[in-house]
Amino acid sequence: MMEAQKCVPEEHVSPTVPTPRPDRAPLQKSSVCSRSYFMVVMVFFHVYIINVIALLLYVHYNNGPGEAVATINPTDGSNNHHTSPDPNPPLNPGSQRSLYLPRIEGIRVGHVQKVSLVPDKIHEMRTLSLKPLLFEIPGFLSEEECSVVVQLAQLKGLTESQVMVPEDQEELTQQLDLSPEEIFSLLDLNQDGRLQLQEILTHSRVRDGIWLTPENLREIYAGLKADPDGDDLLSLEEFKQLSSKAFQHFLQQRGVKRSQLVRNSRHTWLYQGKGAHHVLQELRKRVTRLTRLPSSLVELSEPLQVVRYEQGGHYHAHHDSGPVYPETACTHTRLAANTSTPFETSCRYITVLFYLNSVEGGGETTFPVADNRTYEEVSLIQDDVDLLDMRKHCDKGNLRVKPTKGTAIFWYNYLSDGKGWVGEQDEYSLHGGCLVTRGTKWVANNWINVDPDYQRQARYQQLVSRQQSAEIDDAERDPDQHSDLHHDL
Ligand SMILES: [Ca+2]
Ligand SMILES: [Ca+2]
Repeated sequence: MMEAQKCVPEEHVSPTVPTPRPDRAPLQKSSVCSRSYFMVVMVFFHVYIINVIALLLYVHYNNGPGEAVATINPTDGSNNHHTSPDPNPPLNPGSQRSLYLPRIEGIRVGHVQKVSLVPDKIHEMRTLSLKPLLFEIPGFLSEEECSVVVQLAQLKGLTESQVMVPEDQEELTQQLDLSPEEIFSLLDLNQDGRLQLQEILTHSRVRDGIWLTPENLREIYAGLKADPDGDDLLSLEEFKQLSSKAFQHFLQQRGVKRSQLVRNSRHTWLYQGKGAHHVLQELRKRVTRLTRLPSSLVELSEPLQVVRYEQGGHYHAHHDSGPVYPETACTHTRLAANTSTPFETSCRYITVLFYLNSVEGGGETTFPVADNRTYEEVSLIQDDVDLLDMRKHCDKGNLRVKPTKGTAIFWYNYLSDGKGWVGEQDEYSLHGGCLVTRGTKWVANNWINVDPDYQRQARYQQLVSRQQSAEIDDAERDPDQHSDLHHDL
């Protein structure tokens, strides 16, 4: 789940490097546009700018005279948007799709259905919410299995889930060639010509970064005399005065504690394919039965992620996978995609989260807007309550799940497209890991990766199966050369 995602080419809206440059007036390359200036600005703003560019592209491809065309698939009547004729044949050209995604019905909150996951035992699966579609299965793992997973993770070794300073910032800042006026305008969500605290906070946190609170921001303003009239608003003039070096020095001197990061945990990845520990292989089979998805999809998904939160650990609220625009590529099918795009997300259709121990204090999984009547991003951060803050306001969320050893919860990060495949991102799947107040918390995540573009998923699976047969051939000729494809995926 949640609680953790890969630390590198991750998640969310996660474009890697934005190459497209919208048409605009020539830029004033004055001293304020120095590299250090951008470094500073990007500490807060790089994610937001990328989001905006993604949105602009989305609008462009939907409205523009563009290359985008919509075709109707004669076999199922679905709409497929693509930018050029597809040179690759589908998995089963001219026939029905060979894969579809069954979706489990939630019925209503509190509804219990019996599921058969292991021989000689019936599990109960309880619906926790409908938005997102979220279930809880007590006793999904035995105590012994939990211990095995924890031990295997310890054996492999865990690394920090978030490094203190993102490494790609400098590269990114060189790619983004924006004037202060342009940045200001992008940040000014309500276009009132001033930057409110929320406007900066909302977008400074999307990807792993420093978790600033309104108080932190006021402290920074005060330290830099950035807001001389003290109204918590930055005018364009005030914004331009935010000089690079001073800002950087300020942050350096102030220092960043682990508690001020978006995520404060350690994690590792455990391979679950052939040759893996039998508990890990069995776990994946059980996940296949639970989700009722084709095993080929589950088997080509990410390995098991095991996460440890020490006392004081947390993971602020986030989505496991980002929205999908026509330009978006999925990390897992990227190898098989013919196009190159700067926009990439992990396409985690389902999250299955396992609690590997019962936590002494705190550590709940919170879904702040579960079953809300509406979802409004701007109302998540109010002056006194920040629903995204898992250190301070976990108790204000709509739904909290207490970690119980062996229990699994799972939910859909995307809606259905109504035709048996992946639809839009489910914004209600927002969730986080509350502050661990006592003891240690161990969880594991299985993500099921599905490309919303059916053809791309099909091509990917075709490619993998071809490579696997080639490897089997090679291995038969030379047994020492055998390597497992999964390690590279
Ligand atoms: Ca504003
Ligand atoms: Ca001001």
